[in-house]
Amino acid sequence: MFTSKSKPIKSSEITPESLYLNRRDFLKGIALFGTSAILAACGITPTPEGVKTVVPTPVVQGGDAPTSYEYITSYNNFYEFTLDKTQVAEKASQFRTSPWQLEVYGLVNKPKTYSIDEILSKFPAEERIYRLRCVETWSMVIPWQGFSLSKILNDVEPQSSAKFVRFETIFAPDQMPEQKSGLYPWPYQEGLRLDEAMHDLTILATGLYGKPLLSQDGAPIRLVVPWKYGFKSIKSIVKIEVVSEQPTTFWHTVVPSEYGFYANVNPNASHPRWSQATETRIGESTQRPTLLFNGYEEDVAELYVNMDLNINY
Ligand SMILES: Nc1nc2c(c(=O)[nH]1)N[C@H]1C(S)=C(S)[C@@H](COP(=O)(O)O)O[C@H]1N2
Ligand SMILES: [Mo]
Repeated sequence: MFTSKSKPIKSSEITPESLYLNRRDFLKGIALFGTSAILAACGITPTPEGVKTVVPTPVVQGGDAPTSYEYITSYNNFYEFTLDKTQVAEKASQFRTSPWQLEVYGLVNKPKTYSIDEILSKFPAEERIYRLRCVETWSMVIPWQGFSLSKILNDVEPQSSAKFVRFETIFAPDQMPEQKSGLYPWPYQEGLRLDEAMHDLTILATGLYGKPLLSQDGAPIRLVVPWKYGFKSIKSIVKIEVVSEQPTTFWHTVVPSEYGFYANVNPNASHPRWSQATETRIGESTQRPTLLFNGYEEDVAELYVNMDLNINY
């Protein structure tokens, strides 16, 4: 059960993220950022301050070029602020990310509460260029700065009874207008099985494109699980709890039949209302085939042997 004080949700009141992205909004986003797409193609990306800087174009495994900084910071899913992807940046611009504490606790020997400064100095960030695939069938390639979640978990020493990890976003309805609505089970929660959480690809990100994370992307610290749908990659985390039972997750609570715990990118398993075989890379016009495990099959398939990913979707 989620711990929100909000009223129970009537299914008639729910607007799942999947219903939201329609063609008009998508084209609106493209039209809005057409100029920056052209700039990005030359490697020139406007910074939030409007200063033009030349951003090197690193190459990701698989040969994908990173999505422009402008798109990554202007086309977001962050329901606490707004359901309109093109408005998150604006609505999140005043969000206070300092001071910030991250509590890591539960079935561990050494529970700890870290400040962001402690995290930055204790767990040096490295660059990880990952694909991010949204269930709504868009994707981006993002040069994150972050560190393996396993480092912070090892620091608190999980006990032998630990089986899952639960993550929680800040609850701050004074700053996050949608949290005032009882339609969703706030605060946003996510979960991973312990072996997924300990996998080296799973990171806590604190920056992207060499800059500190902006609020729209989950400042000051967010999860990134590159082989799963974007909804697993929970933003603005204040709590990480090591637990023995599979935790409840935000989207599974809202629409259980559409958003499973595993959130594996399986192009052969359709979403109940559409195919997931292809995706549109933000900034591009043609579709690409979606790869099993978002292209990270070699790294992570071993976590799911003997599991039917059509059942554990
Ligand atoms: N707290 C919180 N985390 C969240 C979300 C959200 O609404 N709230 N949206 C998720 C979804 S559905 C996606 S696709 C990614 C989007 O990350 P981005 O906006 O940085 O690209 O964030 C995920 N993390
Ligand atoms: Mo998403």
